[in-house]
Amino acid sequence: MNSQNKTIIVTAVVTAALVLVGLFVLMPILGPSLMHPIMVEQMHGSGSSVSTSDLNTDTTRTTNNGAFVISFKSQLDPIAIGSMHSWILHVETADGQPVEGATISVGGGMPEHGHGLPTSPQVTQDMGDGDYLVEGLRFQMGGWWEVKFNISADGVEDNVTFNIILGG
Ligand SMILES: [Cu+2]
Repeated sequence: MNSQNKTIIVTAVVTAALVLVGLFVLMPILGPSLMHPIMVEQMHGSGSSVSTSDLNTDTTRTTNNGAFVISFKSQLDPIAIGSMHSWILHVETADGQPVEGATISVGGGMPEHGHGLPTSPQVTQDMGDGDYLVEGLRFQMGGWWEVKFNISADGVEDNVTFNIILGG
């Protein structure tokens, strides 16, 4: 190997090393602006790229397997952050017959924050004609909430999720 080739190799190695060191030094400065927005969102802990403006916020929805049509009416309207309140849930079959005697459980939380409901809402009364009293709902912060109901009646079980966007 002659000295000219050695010089070329040394120059190449030094250049490569300088580029690597340069990238390493610049990454913390350039990084955030180069990263994909969704990655940044995940870094900030939201973990979800769902835009809340695309959410279905209907208060009447068909259950996931089509067995029931469920609607809710909040007894606090508009829903105020931090206030304990009740809902009336109305349950019908897919063809519009009120469902009495259903067993209903309540769940939910904030998908973007990874936490559940701050309370344990319960159906406390079958009011007849497909209406059920749900007591103990409270939403302690603004944002996107999911409220889920599992309904079983006459051997049929199905689920529904309502999306609620609270301001503040
Ligand atoms: Cu939250």
